[in-house]
Amino acid sequence: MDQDYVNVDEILGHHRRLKREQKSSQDTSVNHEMIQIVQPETTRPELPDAEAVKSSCRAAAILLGLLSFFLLIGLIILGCLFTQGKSQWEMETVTLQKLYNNVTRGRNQLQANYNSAVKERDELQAKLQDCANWVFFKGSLYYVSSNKTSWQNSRQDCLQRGADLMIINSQEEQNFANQFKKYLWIGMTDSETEGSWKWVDGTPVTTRYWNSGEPNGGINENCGQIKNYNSQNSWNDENCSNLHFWICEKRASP
Ligand code: 2F8
Ligand code: CA
Repeated sequence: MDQDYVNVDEILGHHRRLKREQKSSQDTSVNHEMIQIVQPETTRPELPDAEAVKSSCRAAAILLGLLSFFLLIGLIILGCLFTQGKSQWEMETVTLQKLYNNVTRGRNQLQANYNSAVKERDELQAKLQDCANWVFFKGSLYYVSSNKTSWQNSRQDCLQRGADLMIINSQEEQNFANQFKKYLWIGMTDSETEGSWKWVDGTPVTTRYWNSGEPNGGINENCGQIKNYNSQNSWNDENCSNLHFWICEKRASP
């Protein structure tokens, strides 16, 4: 009986082992199938179909076209802006050049005005300075030189000053000339005709203030001068080449 029982147990154990093995075999089979299902995905990728490729290419082409279009638009806008900016710059350059020319003209005009004003000022100063050297007496202006020269040169100097050597027509003028206390050339000569004394205006010498003994030079002394100024009769005939101070006279009002 025990033997029978053991046998039954063995049979049952065997049966169970068989079942386990079958199950194990089935699991292994399932696993293999699963492996077989998974394996094709990794080792052999599925190829994209033609429509998908076409669609992708079309999209890429459209995108590229759009990019090119916007790039072209950008370039055109940049070109327009550059052209506009350039023409504006050129206009501003022309305007600035005109402004510069105007300013330069104005500056040159101002410079010319300034030079003219300076010249006028110097001339007025010279006149003023010259006026300071003239003395008014009885309707005339008189200038007494501060250097010496010949009678002829002294006359030239007076003429350059708008005057001539002094002509003495009166006692007052004679006294006036003496008061300077200098040997002075006056506007009297007998160069043309010996002994025929004339004033520089061509009129004959009628009022005479010759110092005693004068004129005594003959043909060697043909020009008149104030010499003995302490005497009312101070005139002397003198060699015209000798160097002396001189006195000019001009009318105060023309
Ligand atoms: O004043 C008298 C006398 O004096 C000089 O002669 C010495 C003058 N001559 C000269 O100065 C050259 C004379 O003209 C004058 O009369
Ligand atoms: Ca003399």
